[in-house]
Amino acid sequence: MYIMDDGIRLNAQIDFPEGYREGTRIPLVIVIHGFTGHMEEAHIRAAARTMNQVGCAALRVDMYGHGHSDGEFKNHTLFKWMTNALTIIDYARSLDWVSDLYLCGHSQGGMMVMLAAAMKHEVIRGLIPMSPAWMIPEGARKGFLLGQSFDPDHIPETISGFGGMELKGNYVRVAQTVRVEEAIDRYDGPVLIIHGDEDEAVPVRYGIEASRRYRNAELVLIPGDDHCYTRHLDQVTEALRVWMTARLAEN
Ligand code: FER
Repeated sequence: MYIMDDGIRLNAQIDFPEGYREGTRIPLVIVIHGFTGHMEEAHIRAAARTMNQVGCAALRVDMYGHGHSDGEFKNHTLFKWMTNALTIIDYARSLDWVSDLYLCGHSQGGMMVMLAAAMKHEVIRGLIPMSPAWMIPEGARKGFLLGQSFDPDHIPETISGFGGMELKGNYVRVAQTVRVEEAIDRYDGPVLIIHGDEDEAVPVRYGIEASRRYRNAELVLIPGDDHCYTRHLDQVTEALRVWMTARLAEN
C-alpha cells in the first residue's frame, strides 16, 4: 500500500499480531529505516515482528528516495524525511483501531524519530531510536559526512560515499540547520536507545550521550555488535520485547 505525502507515494506495510481480531484497538509502532536503507532490511523486519509478538501492530515505511517509494535518493533531505514522518504519524492517527502510537527508527531514521517525537510529543507514547545517527547535523556543520571532508561554507554540488551513492549538496545544507539537542529536550516520554558497541557507522558514544540527555531513557548496549546488528539481532529484539512489554503493562 502507499501513504500519500503531497503527491509523493510512500511504500508502506502494516503487520498485525497473529490472531488479530479486526476492530480491536491496539498500539501501533511506526518503524523507519536508515540512510540507504529500506523497510525490508532484516533489522527493520525484526523490530516490526517483535512488536507483533507483544501484541502491537507495526507500520513500516520506505522514506522519500528509498526502497519502493517515490523520489530519488540523491534528492532526499532531512526536511523531506521530516514531512514524510509528520504525514505518516497523521495517517496512523487516522486509523480508528490504533490506541497508543510509538516511534522506532534506525540510524538516520533513529534521528528522524527523535525529531518527530519532539514535534508531535503530545501523541507519541514512546520512542525507540536504534543506533541513532544524530551526529549527521554536527558532521554537516563541521564538513565531515560519509567519511568525506568538505568545506562546510562552500558545500559541493554533489557528494558521494557509502558505496558510490551520490547525494546533492542540499542534503548537507538542510542537515546543517537541524538541532537534535533541542528535540531531545522537548520529549519527556519513555525512550529506549539500542546501540551496538562496535558500530562502524555511528559511534556508540552518540547512543550513550542521547540516553543521558533524555529525561526518561533506557540504554541497551549490544556488546560486539555492528551498525545493523548482523551479529546479535536476537539481543536487539529481546531488548525491544522487554521494554515494550513494560510500557504495555503501564497502561
Ligand atoms: C554519515 C554516517 C552515518 C552519514 C549518514 C549516516 C550522511 C547514516 C547511516 C544510516 O542511516 O544507516 O556520515 O552521512
